[in-house]
Amino acid sequence: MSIIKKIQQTECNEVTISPYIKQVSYDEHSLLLINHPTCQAALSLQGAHLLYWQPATENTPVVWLSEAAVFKKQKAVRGGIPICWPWFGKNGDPMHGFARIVDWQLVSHNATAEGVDLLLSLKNSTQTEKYWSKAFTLELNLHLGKTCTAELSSSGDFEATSALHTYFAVDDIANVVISGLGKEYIERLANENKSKIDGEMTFNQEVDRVYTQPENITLIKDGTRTIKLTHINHSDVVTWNPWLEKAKSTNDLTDDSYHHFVCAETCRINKPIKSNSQQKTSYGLKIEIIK
Ligand code: TA6
Repeated sequence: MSIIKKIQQTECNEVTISPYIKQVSYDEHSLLLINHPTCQAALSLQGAHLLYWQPATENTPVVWLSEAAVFKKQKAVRGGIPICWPWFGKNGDPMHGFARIVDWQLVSHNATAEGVDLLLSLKNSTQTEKYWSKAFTLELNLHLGKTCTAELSSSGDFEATSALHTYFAVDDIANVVISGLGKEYIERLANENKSKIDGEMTFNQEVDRVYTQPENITLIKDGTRTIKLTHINHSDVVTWNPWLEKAKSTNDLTDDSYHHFVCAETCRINKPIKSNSQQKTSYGLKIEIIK
């Protein structure tokens, strides 16, 4: 049975939140399961982490979840949309910041014919002060329907780098073309996968790259469908696929998983978020299938 089916069939500590949302325990996490005529999705309250999203028009998820994902406290789940904040990568400890490994609160939820809207928040507390001394408020606005939108807003006096680290499900990485990336990039690997066409990325080895002048729209084509990723108020797009060796050495990835996902990440890395206590600073994404 797939991990998504296992999650959907969990009844542990089940609480009905609304006709379209139920809360369950899954291993050490508390999940919200969304079942709406327009889509099915799940989110972990740890990290306000959207785990998967499958619009009703699709036979497979668009936002991908690893079959070997681990649901333990303070461990980032492999897949979905991890919120990397208040730093990207190794610019602090833990890797990709602490927002994705601490518990957020569900502030509000609403449903319309178009889908389900969720507001989650994270404020500084004893659990965050272990990692970062700043006072802050983070809010995530999610819309889950025929489209998926995520907007991360922050307030407080600080500067942060961040990524909405989305894992996209693809039929086969060998057929994937990502476009709209712009020409400028920072290569993060010694063995660069030189793209044949400026602004486009294809995959035949590990790829880990920060595009620093991306367009507002990234298209991810895999030969079976086209995913349109619209970025709002971003500065960079990161593309990542671990390929075979890194997949084999990553315990929450199956060896062949690299064939079936690619990360295209909406980021604020080279233009950090400069937040202040007077107003919120936001950035985000919108995901839709265009054909
Ligand atoms: O965004 C790409 C990246 O920084 C890669 O270098 C790889 O480490 C990936 O993120 C996953 O990081 P994680 O900490 O979630 O295993």
